Amino acid sequence: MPSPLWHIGGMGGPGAGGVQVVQGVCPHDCPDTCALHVGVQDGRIVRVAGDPGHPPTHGALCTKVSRYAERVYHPDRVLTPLRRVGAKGRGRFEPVGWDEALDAIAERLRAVAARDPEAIVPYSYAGTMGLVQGEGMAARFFHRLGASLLDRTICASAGGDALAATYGGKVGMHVEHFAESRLILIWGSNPITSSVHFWNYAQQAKRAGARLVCIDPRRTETADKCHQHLALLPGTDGALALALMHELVLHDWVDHDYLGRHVDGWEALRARALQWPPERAAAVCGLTVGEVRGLAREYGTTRPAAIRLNYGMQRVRGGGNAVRLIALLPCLVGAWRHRAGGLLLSSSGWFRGARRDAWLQRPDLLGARLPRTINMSTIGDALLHPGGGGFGPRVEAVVVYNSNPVAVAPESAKVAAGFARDDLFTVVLEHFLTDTADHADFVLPATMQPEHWDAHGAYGHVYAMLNRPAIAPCGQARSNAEIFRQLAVRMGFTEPCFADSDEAMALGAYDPSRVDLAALRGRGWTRLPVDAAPFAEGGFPTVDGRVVVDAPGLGVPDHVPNYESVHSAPELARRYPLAMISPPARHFLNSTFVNVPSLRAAEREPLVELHPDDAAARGIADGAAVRVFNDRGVYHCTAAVSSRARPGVVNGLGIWWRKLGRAGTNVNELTHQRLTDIGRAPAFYDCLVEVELDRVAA
Ligand SMILES: Nc1nc2c(c(=O)[nH]1)N[C@H]1C(S)=C(S)[C@@H](COP(=O)(O)OP(=O)(O)OC[C@H]3O[C@@H](n4cnc5c(=O)[nH]c(N)nc54)[C@H](O)[C@@H]3O)O[C@H]1N2
Ligand SMILES: Nc1nc2c(c(=O)[nH]1)N[C@H]1C(S)=C(S)[C@@H](COP(=O)(O)OP(=O)(O)OC[C@H]3O[C@@H](n4cnc5c(=O)[nH]c(N)nc54)[C@H](O)[C@@H]3O)O[C@H]1N2
Ligand code: SF4
Ligand SMILES: [Mo]
Repeated sequence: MPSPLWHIGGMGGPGAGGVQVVQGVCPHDCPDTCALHVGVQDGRIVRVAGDPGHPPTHGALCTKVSRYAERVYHPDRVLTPLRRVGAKGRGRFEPVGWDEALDAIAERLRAVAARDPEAIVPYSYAGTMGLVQGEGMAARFFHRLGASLLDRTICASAGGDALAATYGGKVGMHVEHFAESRLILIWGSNPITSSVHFWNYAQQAKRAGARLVCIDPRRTETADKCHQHLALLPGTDGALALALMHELVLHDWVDHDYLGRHVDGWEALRARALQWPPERAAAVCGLTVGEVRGLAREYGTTRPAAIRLNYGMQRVRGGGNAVRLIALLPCLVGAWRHRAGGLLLSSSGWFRGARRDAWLQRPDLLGARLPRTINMSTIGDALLHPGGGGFGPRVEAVVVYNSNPVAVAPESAKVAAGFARDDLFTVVLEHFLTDTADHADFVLPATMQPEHWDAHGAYGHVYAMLNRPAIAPCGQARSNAEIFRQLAVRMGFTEPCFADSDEAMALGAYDPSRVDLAALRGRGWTRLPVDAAPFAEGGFPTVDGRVVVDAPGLGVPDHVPNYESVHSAPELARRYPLAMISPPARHFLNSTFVNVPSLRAAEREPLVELHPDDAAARGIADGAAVRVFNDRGVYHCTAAVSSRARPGVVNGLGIWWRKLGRAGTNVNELTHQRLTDIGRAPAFYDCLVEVELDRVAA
């Protein structure tokens, strides 16, 4: 046990004696970042519940995490270090001791580093969002080593960079204040699946008479519960935003005072908007002119109006420009004047300056070295690159933690081929034998959140959070930080920072002059001091406090069409006429939880949703085995014929583990590695396919 339990009282009721409650944080990549109460009895987790005191959590968790004990005590959990015995990718391993594994790994990394440390690549994302077990000790390790840097673009960098180019940072409304909005646009977001605590506030607003509009190609569970659903074509959000601006200008539903004082470049934006009458946008978006005009009227005449934008709409070529345009809408109507008006895409920028990033990650350990940067979104191409040219050395070693690239990265045939390279040395820190771990030379058993210390920020609220360990690590699991600490010793790194404990890093993650550390340590969370209506008087975190329209190097935002669509690639669309999006499944979190039986049962099987007309045209009945295909690959799954799909668009839900899917495939067989206009991110939802009956499976 790394630290004593922190007892905050019994779980109440007779028979509950002996249950201790430990304050924790949900580590997963979800905007809600819930405060957890982990109930422990006799050293085992007996219950995981939401902290009733933490305002956004409000005592409730999603299904996935309320069943967390199933994941912690899963019989397939990796509990000892493993060494590969079979061919790469077969997933055959033998247990080895920690010392043997760490010695062998350090020896190999030292040998590669002696030739060129940039031939070593860390690969990680947000399996845990923790500041310690994420890019904490690991970052110190790779900085000291001089390994390649990783551009962490796989999720949010198109929208994030776009927001920063416009507002100066990833900042926006407080999630709590949506409860007071009169109109909420839920735009590229399915909160019933991916952000249930925001949805709670949206429902409060609805009960108080607010109108909810969902803008999403898919008729999601959220769309069902909104007053209106606009099922636009994927990647056309920028065109819709411009037409809304056109109407705002035409009817003078514009807050000239706010624009004049707080926005730079309004004239140029106005000129751009006037090029987008509703007729033009409706044709591009696949909406009616009435739908576009109606939305503009509501947005122009309702106060306060709020936009919950989410990352679903920026996974296309023009995702960055679309976010810039949508982020300008609240400035046109002066929505920021009210705390229940404005926009929320991410709140993570409010943590900048409060977190001690330089201390946690120690980029100074690079010294004068500036290693090359590998984009995680094109890891397939990077692993298959022979080296040389502008690329630098061929990748010889990869250390994966907090991510499952073989399942989640685009164009997975290339990713899998890359990881299958016999000459590549691969170490994977994991809880389970994922598709990626199957390709490892060594798999190292990592602790889960109730077994280690961590500190967290959030991207959907503004509370700093602290996670305490509730139980001792299962089996021989060690925390990511502990594993990198021990590797550092074997690499001969003697800087004192490699001796910092997990606990010291978690407790030191926040700047005491910015964050109430006593509250953080006491109840496990504390709110950052962010104004209720932060931009009522302007004051955006740009250089001069004004919103930017004409951003340096980016110009005035415009609609950027998809790489792959009927309009932009007619020749391709003749062969592959259906646009495919692949949004999150409700019971998975990316590829996490796919191996938890009760959650997998709830998702049933890998599905592609097709509109009844598209299905009928192909002789496909509901429940039929189908192949979804394009030039990049084939995804074998089951057809769900349903009006959740709009005509011309199919929905390949969730990120299944390939080995738990059909014929070892998942939806990323079909996606490509071309990048977004801003932020170097993948365009997962910018993808043409065809669907046909799977004669082999049938
Ligand atoms: N249960 C569950 N929760 C999750 C996740 C999960 O996998 N499962 N993933 C987590 C992660 S990593 C993230 S980044 C967050 C947010 O993840 P997001 O990807 O934002 O996910 P969603 O909120 O589900 O919303 C995406 C919605 O955008 C829609 N969409 C797709 N293309 C377009 C488009 O071109 N325009 C518009 N307007 N809409 C489009 C999709 O149909 C979907 O309903 O959610 C997190 N929460
Ligand atoms: N087609 C398609 N592809 C997508 C998306 C999509 O919508 N469509 N969404 C994209 C998005 S938004 C994202 S964010 C990425 C997500 O991609 P990833 O960040 O790879 O997310 P996960 O698939 O959840 O995998 C996280 C892994 O980290 C492991 N893990 C969790 N905690 C720890 C820990 O403490 N230590 C260690 N060592 N391991 C841990 C988990 O067991 C899990 O296997 O996928 C992207 N891929
Ligand atoms: S996945 Fe999201 S909603 Fe579920 S417990 Fe974690 S933070 Fe809360
Ligand atoms: Mo994500």
